[in-house]
Amino acid sequence: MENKKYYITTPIYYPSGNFHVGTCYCTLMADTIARYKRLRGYDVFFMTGTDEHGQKIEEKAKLANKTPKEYVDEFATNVKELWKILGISYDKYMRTTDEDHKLAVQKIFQKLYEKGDIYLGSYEGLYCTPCESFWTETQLVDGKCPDCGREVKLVKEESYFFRLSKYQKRLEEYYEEHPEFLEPISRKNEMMKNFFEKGLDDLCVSRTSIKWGIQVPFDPKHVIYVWLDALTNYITGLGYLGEDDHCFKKYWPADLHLVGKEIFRFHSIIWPAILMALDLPLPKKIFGHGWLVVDGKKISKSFGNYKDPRIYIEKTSVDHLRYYLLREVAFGQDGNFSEDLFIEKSNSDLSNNLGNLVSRVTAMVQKYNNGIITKSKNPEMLDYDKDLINSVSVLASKVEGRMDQLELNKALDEIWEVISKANKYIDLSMPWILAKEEKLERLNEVLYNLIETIRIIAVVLQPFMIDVPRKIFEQVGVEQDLQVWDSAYQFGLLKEGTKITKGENIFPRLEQGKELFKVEEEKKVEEKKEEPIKEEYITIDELEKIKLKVGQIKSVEKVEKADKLYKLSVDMGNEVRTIVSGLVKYYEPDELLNKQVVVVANLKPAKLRGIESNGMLLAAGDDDIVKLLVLDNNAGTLENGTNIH
Ligand code: ME8
Repeated sequence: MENKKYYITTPIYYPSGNFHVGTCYCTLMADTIARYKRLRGYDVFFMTGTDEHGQKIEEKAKLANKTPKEYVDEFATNVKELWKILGISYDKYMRTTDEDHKLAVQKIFQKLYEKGDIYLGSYEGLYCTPCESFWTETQLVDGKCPDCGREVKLVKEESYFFRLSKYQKRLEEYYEEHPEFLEPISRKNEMMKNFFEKGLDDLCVSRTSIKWGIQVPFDPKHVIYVWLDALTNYITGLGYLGEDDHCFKKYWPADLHLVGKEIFRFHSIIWPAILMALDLPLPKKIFGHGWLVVDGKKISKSFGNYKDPRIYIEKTSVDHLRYYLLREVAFGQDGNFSEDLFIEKSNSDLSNNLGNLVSRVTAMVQKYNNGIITKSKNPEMLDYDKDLINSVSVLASKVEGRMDQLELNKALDEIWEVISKANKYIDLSMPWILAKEEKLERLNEVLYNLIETIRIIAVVLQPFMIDVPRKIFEQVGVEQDLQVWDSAYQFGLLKEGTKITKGENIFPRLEQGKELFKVEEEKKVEEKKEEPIKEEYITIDELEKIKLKVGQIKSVEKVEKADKLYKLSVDMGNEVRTIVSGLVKYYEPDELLNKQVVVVANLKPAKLRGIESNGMLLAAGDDDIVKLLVLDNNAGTLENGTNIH
């Protein structure tokens, strides 16, 4: 029998912050393919994990006041939890800090060194720490890292090098002979232009300036370059050069490495060259998917507060999120993430289209036939019956065609086309009229066609969704043998007498707008934002900081050589203060004497023309007219020093 193994990998993630919906995409895509292959009878090995060494992690751990190991342990636990919530069905979670991986990487390094493919040299060049990438001056864009746009550092140190240049020709020949190796083709072309035309340089594969990594076995002051450490996870995770390598023997070469477009270069140049140097077969396909973007910008940790995928799952369901991400990203292209679109698609595609179909049909079977499926003895098979049955019968093979091309969104398009057709079929066949007119044979035929359509839809939805296919099978009473993929090729397998149970609505409408996804902290921030923010407002607390008191002007002298200033002595009750005030233009000294005025009593003293002024008198007006605020003594006299509120 043909060996139907299928080995699929995702990139191993950097423990560098919170996960967002973008980072989930690759693993979700891999999970969908893995589930699909399992349903098709393949022996699947699906590996994902975390990339736990390197300068970036050393720095992050320091910032978090943790040891690198504590930092990566915590992160790996969180990622595993997230994958559980998202229904990621991995077979192995790879961690590059695992002892067997570290040993195998050292053996690989040794092997390449002994072969002469790694040699000692010295590196002087530019390094981008966030991307853990080496660059030459000409590769920079505006002096910054061409991948992430951040600052690069000048690095100068003794290093080991991998003879990447030696493999350029062989790589080019391999691409030529295996056109299916790198996809999408546009990405391959872009890479050939950017790297091969200029010629490949040897690659620096060790660092002496960092500690957090795997040591070069024969020269431990060197730590192995994190990308060499990370890329080899695809074979060490299977036991390559380890004690038990049966998985390696069984599953290598990988059938598919799924990677984001910005790391396609590492996977399509460096990784195949390392495999060539190790005399190992190359993976069958490397696919560089696009990004989830918001307003054209990649979602990333630096993008801001892009939310934790858990929020979307909590507020809707895991299948809502899976559906949205898988439908929105087209083959190799970027996909848009918007909360408005998420709600819109959930309501139109999931609630109105699929959810309604299931609830309407199961309700009709309950109402018109006590929940029992009955086959018609003399089916009429009108044109629209034939049309529906034909579409449903070829659905599985259409989905297969799309899945084999990695066009996951188009596979969903095919399924939704049939869902829409089934809804139209209800309108055309009008079961309620058939029931009213007691055309029971025809009614049975129509209801059977619909229920069988729903069964097959649920079968082919299994790779994409976690809970919904199972809920549909429960409601429609589909036994295990009719849930398997092959059962979708044949219309009419659902047995007579099957009992329908009307269950919960599988996709209730999301009535709220994107408000739904606001977390409590955001709501608080929003509430604060909604308060009118007018610059003239101060809080009562701020007002209370200003101490206003009644003072009485006891003497007035003009300040020498100052046209505008009077030196006043002001009786404040328990003290007499000197206050310098610019009132010369507006008042004669006599007019000021003995006036009770408003004094800002706690103003920081300031020197004006060499005189220390201890407070300020309040006045109204502008340059032309200034009127001092004075107390109205007709209403009785207040003691000097009285507080003003
Ligand atoms: O690159 N949309 O790890 P990583 C889609 N450790 N995919 C996105 C995305 C977005 N907005 N943001 C990130 C690494 N990704 C290395 C891999 S493999 C030997 C080593 C994807 O955590 C990104 O494209 O920075 C990549 O495929 C994956 O998340 C992990 O990125």
